[in-house]
Amino acid sequence: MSSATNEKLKQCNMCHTVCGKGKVPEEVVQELDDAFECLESSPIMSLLKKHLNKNVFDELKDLITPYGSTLWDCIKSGVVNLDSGVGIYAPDAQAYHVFDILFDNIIEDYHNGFKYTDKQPLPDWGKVSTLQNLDPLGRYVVSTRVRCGRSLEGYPFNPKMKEDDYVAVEKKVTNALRELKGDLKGVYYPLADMSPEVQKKLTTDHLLFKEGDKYLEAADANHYWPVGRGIFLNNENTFMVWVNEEDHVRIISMNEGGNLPKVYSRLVEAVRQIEKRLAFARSVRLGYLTFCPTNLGTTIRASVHIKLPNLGKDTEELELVADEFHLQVRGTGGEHTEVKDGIYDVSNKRRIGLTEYEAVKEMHDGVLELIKREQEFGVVKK
Ligand code: ADP
Ligand code: DAR
Repeated sequence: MSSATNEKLKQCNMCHTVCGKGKVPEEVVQELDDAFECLESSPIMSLLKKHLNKNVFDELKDLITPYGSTLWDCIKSGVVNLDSGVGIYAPDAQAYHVFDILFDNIIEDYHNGFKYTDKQPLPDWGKVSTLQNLDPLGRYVVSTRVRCGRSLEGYPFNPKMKEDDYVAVEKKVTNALRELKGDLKGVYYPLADMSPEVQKKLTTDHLLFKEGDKYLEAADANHYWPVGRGIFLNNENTFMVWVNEEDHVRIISMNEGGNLPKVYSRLVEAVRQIEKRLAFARSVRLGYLTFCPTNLGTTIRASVHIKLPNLGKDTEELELVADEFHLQVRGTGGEHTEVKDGIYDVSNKRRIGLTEYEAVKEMHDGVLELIKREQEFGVVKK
């Protein structure tokens, strides 16, 4: 084990115990050796495959977090699903520290250059008044959504949560949601009590999370399902909180049309009220901690469902704008879905290394540019 890793085994500033020590079970070491061979021989390139070279693998395969998470717990989803884009999750907060030489390279790659020496800025929601309605005439933007994720301090993430943990997190979160004021007031619906018809309607209406994501399944994120899972909905169905899906908490604001200032200010107010009552896990360097490294930092995804009939014919130009403005273009149902009826899900890609306001502003500026290009498409420049 290198001196760097030995160095790391000293006091850990995230969990106040010695990180990394402990015996990785023999059967797990075997799983890991088979997994590395499988990745090596796979033609598909996930960020996991790109960054888990033999040196990194040998450095990490004998390490374990205080919750008992091993490298296999982190990478199993990306090994089982070789079509993963990223392929790795953190089974608990300390995994980001114990397995940092792998996570840091994947974080830098995904979030466009957030280096292991960089530090997440303090939360800054900016001035909502500097944002504009993205489509006041309602010609392109079907709906606008801004969400963030949070993990409760003192609990591991999905793969290491016991049944009691799911129940305890649900109880703490719903107690806090019961105190919400104004247009945030609403009702919590446990998934266990929900009829299949209601569940299908809420999912079809993009309000409730989908079930059966194979990547989350393979990451052991669905233990005890549906215990502790559910959705809080305000009376207008414009504000929702997902409990114990991918993260402990997803706080979501959404409206039809392009009124981003309205959607964003509702989310800011919701976080302000909720964080008074819950202690969220936040690292000095990585910001708010989440199950997936693609959501760290601000955890903000600001998105539109947008019709781009012209640009949709020339996806090259669509991708050019997406790259320039750090946008992610997805199918209508979110990740791993297809575009239906010409409606694209366009959102900011970066979530760490910038403030909450800057993450939303990247989507804001990128979508305004997409609408400009859509209008100019086919117009011969004089
Ligand atoms: P997330 O986007 O929070 O990372 P998913 O990709 O699973 O999570 O998408 C969550 C749900 O939110 C999906 O049903 C997706 O269609 C929906 N969604 C995302 N953006 C919008 C939007 N602007 N308008 C309506 N629904 C949206
Ligand atoms: N499906 C995994 C995770 C990608 C990011 N999406 C999240 N976290 N919901 C993949 O590697 O493709």
